[in-house]
This record gives sequence, structure tokens and C-alpha cells, in this order.
Amino acid sequence: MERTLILLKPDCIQRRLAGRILTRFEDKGLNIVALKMIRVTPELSKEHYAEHVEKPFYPTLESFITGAPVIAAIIEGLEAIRVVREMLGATSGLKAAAGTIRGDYSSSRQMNLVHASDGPEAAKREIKLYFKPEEICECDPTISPWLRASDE
Ligand code: FUP
Repeated sequence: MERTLILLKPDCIQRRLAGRILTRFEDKGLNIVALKMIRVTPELSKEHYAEHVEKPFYPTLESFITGAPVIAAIIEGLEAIRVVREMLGATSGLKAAAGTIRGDYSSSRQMNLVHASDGPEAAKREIKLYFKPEEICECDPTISPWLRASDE
């Protein structure tokens, strides 16, 4: 099992899409093992987007991500890091394939609704950035035997 960090970004919350998007992850059979609403501070934004801080688009990215509350969650499942990224689609909502979350709901490169960790190292780092160990709820839903075979 893998865990990945998602953020329902300010545009997602403001547009009242949070429920629909969380439902897509639930419908896929992924588990939500941690969830909270927070306001990203400029400091947290700089840590989260460390690789982008020097880029020309960073100032507008920071004002966007800190401009309204977000929902942070940890999603768990088989190959969850790749599966969730594929559910989001390409970074820009203008390029994301129809049927993906961004392809269906976003028409922007910046306001692309959801962040998800892009690999195992990022997932580890980002989970630590947003959640304390005691905020993670270990669970094995009773429906699990109907979501995948025991040897998968
Ligand atoms: P992703 O891995 O899909 O979240 O995308 P990136 O790490 O490439 O970019 C991080 C965030 O910066 C994206 F959510 C969108 C934003 N971004 C811009 O606002 N402008 C750009 O030119 C590129 C990315």
C-alpha cells in the first residue's frame, strides 16, 4: 500500500467542488486516512513549493495557495501515488484529458484544483509537512475484500 498527499486548493473549496472530488477518490476504492482544513501560510507555501520558489510564476502561485483555505488529505491505496496523479490529469486544466479531474473541472494552469505528490520521496516529505503522525487514522475498511483480491 502507498500513501500520497493531496491538497484541495483554494479554487476547489471556493467553487464548492471538494465533495465531488473527494467522492471520486472514494469511488475509485482509495482510503482517506487523514483530512483537515487549513490555511496555507507563506512559509508553508515556500516549503511545499521549494522547487518553484525562484520561478517567475511563484509570487502568483503563493498568493493563490494562501488566498483561502485548503483541505489537506492523505490518500492510501495500491500504487496510490501514480493512480491519484493519473486521476488529476496534466498540470494545466487546458491540457488535461477529459475524464480526469482537471480535464473535467479546470480551465487553468494555476487554478488546477488539486495537488498530489509526484513520487514516493515527495509523498513522504509532503505528508510530514502537513500532518503529525497522530493525525493519521489507520484503518482497514470492511469493504476492502470487495475492492481487490487478497494477493494484489
Ligand atoms: P504538478 O506536479 O502537476 O502539481 O505541477 P508542477 O509541480 O509543475 O507545478 C506546481 C504548481 O505550480 C501547479 F499546481 C501549477 C503551478 N504553475 C503555475 O502556476 N504556473 C506555471 O507556469 C507552472 C506551474
